[in-house]
Amino acid sequence: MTQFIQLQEQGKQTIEDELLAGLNASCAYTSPKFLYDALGSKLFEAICELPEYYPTRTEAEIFSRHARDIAQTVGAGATLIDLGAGNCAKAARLFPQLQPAQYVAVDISVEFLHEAVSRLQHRFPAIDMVAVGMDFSTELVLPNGVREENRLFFYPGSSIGNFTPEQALAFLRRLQAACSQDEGGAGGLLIGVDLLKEKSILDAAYDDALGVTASFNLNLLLHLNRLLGADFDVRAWRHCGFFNRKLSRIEMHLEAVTKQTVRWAGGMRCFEQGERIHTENSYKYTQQDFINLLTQAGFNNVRCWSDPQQWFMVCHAQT
Ligand code: AVJ
Repeated sequence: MTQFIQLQEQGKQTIEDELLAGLNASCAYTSPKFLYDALGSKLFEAICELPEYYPTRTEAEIFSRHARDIAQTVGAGATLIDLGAGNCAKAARLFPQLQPAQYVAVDISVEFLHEAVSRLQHRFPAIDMVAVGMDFSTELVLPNGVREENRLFFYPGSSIGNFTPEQALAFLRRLQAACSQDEGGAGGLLIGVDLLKEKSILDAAYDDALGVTASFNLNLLLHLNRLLGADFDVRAWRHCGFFNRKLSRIEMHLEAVTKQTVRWAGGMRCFEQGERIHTENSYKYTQQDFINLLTQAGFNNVRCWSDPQQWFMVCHAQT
């Protein structure tokens, strides 16, 4: 039987407070989590199909090419904790080789997980499954139903890139602590990381010819209109997505095409022509820098798998 658990959800008021703090800042910004409303999630799935967006496909290649080696390194009978599980497809592909004892799908809302986990439970009746709705980026307290033995955190897709390196280190430390509660200390982490590469390839991946990434970014404004009762005019903004070499990160911004005033319930802001809202960062690491981060976080016995071009890597690390 599958367990479905919803932990504290972010309330409407704290969402509004968080958004207004960012929009009223001198350099306006929003958290990348607001890119994922229903349409945003679909646009992200479309991004993953683009020829320019290599991460998803490259990571899948690494997992399929090294499936046996990865499974041998990880070992059978894990408590597989999938962070940002979504449709659970990436984890499901590992089940036959990995043979987890328990599968724990975590995402921001248990609602998103219901269908996918139910279907998966049907396909793999022998695996105990738990679906948890929680914001794991702020806190990582897993509910009682989650086994403590042999915890393996699964964090694919290079979502770690949304954190600054300092935040990433703090997050990895929390993962490390959450999987070493077990006496045996057999816990681990299986993570996907996007690697530093030529700027032209990175620029194209985040500013594609079809404009799907532009739509994904601009859709944030429609989401803000609903969340805040705001009146952002999508046509008055343009997408900027580029690699900032100095900070080793992709930056996404929305840039005001003309000077304008945007109103929302209880407030407003004037944006000058060319003024930007910073909507996402996606940090790129060298293999060595990321291994150092894992080590600093308290992990050891790091093993990495990469593609022939070394564009992406999958790492396993033990507690
Ligand atoms: C989901 C955070 C891994 O940074 O590549 C894709 C999000 N943004 N295109 C990434 C994203 C623009 C993606 N992550």
